[in-house]
Amino acid sequence: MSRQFESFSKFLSLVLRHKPETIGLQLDPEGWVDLDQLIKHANAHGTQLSRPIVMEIVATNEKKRFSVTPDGSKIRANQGHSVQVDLCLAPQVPPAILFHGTATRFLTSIRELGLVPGSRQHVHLSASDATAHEVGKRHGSPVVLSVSALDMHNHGYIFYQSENGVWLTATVPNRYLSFP
Ligand code: HQG
Repeated sequence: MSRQFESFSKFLSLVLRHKPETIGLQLDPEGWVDLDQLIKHANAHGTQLSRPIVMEIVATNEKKRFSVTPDGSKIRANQGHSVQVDLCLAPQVPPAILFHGTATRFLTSIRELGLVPGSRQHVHLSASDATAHEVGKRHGSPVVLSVSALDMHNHGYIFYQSENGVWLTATVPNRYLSFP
């Protein structure tokens, strides 16, 4: 992705996951906004987006962070929200083990409290160790924890999978975590 596109993608994440009010927008209850309105408000606030640029980002984003409705009228982020939205995902049966990438500096707290969602709506889990490693690197010296996801499911915890494959759940109590 070009540097310019990366900065537009970050802008879209900010607006569609965290702070729609920075450009005077509101997400609907399921996280969607009108795409023409988004472009208009972005331009009015100094970010020169256009429909072709947005469509290119949606199509080429390496993590498929955004979805556009089939008629091209609305856009939303696929996961990662701190704003309360209902993505209307159906509960899924997870694989036996999922992975969570974090930084070593968080381990003492995670051993005590388990995984908590922090500012986001969900704890994010990865199907692969390698992806979790990349997620953990964002926060410092990375470490990957294993999550006994199927045991959690069997004990009544609910799992979802976002449009872009990230596994989501409310919290992970420490008894379901394995530390390396
Ligand atoms: C940690 C990216 C202390 C947690 C990624 C993480 C992901 C605790 C940090 C998505 C804790 C929160 C989300 C506890 C959890 N004590 N620290 N009890 N429980 N933590 O960024 O999972 O590029 O909100 O381990 O690929 O890192 O944005 O969550 O280190 O899918 O599309 O608190 O963001 O996607 O950090 O990343 P984050 P995350 P995008």
